[in-house]
Amino acid sequence: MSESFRARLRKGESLVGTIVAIESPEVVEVLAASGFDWLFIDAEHSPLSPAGVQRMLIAAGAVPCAVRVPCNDEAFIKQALDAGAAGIIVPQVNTPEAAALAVHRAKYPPAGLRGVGPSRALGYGYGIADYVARANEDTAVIVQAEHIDAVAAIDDIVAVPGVDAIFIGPFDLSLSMNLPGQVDHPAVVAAIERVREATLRAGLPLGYFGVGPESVRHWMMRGFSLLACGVDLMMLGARAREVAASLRG
Ligand code: 3PY
Ligand code: MG
Repeated sequence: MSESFRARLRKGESLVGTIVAIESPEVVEVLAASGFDWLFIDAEHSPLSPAGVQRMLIAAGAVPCAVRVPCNDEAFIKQALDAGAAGIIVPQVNTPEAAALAVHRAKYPPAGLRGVGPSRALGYGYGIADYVARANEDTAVIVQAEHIDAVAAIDDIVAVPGVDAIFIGPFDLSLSMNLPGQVDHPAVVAAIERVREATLRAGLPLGYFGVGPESVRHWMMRGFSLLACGVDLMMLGARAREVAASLRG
């Protein structure tokens, strides 16, 4: 059996991905064939339905997908994992209590309260025992540090058992610091550095989202290993603008 996404994440493998916001198996197939190591399926800021997410996960084939759930909620976490996500990304985790809840919701007993059903991840009922035996070990729980409150609590958040990685949301972080969109502002960079130090000290991998490769490369060089670069809709928009502008002048 191939190594799980969680195992690859935990050993610090460099995993380059992109954000998928379009509810389309075809878009996922194109992105999965484009050389990315993983895909970040965004059900927080995109109107993805649970059935649509499942079809996107089917289309991804062997490329692992982490689903960003809309919020730290039992039903959303269960649906994403039951659909076959390799992990969940939980937005706005600002306290160790919230991080512990996310872990609890993602794990089967005794570690948590996830329940079983004949879902896709469990072979539609024909792979329950195999899946349940591996799921707690193989499922990644990634929490987002994207608020100045999370920065203040980061030493306690990284100490929560079952948290597999800290994923910085630079845009929300900048917003929480009253510096909207200024992800390169020295105060925002200092906050990211604070999270970076605490996370690396705890032996956990770090994630970062950047719109373009330059900002992502900067943080890759600073030890971030879980990278999401760009968003499908923005890549489409960028190329569409280029083509239209080149012919329209
Ligand atoms: C943010 O920048 O706020 C994000 O959540 C990126 O994923
Ligand atoms: Mg965010």
